[in-house]
Amino acid sequence: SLAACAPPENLAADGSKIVVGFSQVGAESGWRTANTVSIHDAALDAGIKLRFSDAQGKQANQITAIRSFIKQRVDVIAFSPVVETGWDEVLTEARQAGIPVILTDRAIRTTSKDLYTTFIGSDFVKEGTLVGEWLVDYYASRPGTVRVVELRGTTGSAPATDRAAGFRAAIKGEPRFQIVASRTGDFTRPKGEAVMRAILKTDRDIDVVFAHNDDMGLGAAKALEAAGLQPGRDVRIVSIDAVRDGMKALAEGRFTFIAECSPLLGPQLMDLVNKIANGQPVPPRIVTQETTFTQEQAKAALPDRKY
Ligand code: GYE
Repeated sequence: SLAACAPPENLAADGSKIVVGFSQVGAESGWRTANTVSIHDAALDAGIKLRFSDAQGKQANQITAIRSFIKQRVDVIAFSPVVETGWDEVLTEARQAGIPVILTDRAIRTTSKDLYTTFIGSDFVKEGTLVGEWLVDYYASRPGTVRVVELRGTTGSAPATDRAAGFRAAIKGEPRFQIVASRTGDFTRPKGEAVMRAILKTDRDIDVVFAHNDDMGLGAAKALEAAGLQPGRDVRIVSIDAVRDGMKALAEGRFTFIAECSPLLGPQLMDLVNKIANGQPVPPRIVTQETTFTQEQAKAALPDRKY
């Protein structure tokens, strides 16, 4: 019957369609693209009206978008904050307008907890820790100093800060691990490549590149190859995300290890939007389920990988 095909009726208390305003970071990585698709698809499936705004990596654009969502009187505002600080003023405006806010993917730092209703996303500290612990294990049977280059994500963003902290905590008791360079590649492939090229001009004695996301790792792989070094043999690249291109590089042996960070937040986000719009209680924090991949595991997982 027709009814069986219709989307579920996620309606606001007054019977109208729920409207969610979403402010996205940008389109800096494969992760972000998959996340945007997931959010669009899930809104469509849930019968929720999505007003989507791309901030092109700029906090000022996100603040403008949130103010416009407030003006439009959307039912719920959701956003993935570019950086952690500087949100108190605009979120206070949302609260004064009575519009609930959901943090998606990235956390913020704020003085008052009641500026948002819930936060759905990964445990970034854990991701960094998993990479560090895996390396410690990997090098247990390989003596000598381990010289690590770190390619950090966007400065001031929750994933960059937390992944750096988790990684450092994991290698803390291992003085043979030395972070010989740590620079931001802003989560993009071209910047990852440019930063790696610059580092290689003065230092070719590198054992490991720890990239905060696959895209920067892929950029670094290009730079290493251009410098005559073979990723996977001369230098081990370890990263976070596990998007298709990263998984391919891992299956091919160019990458050595990836900790997963899932971008498929759309369905859970729309479920939260529906509950919040209807005044139902939701947990204050929802942590995404994730795993890790070695080269063999990537080979096995790749055929079914959705993104
Ligand atoms: O790891 C990176 C993206 O916030 C978890 O942002 C996200 C990160 C992701 O650009 O690829």
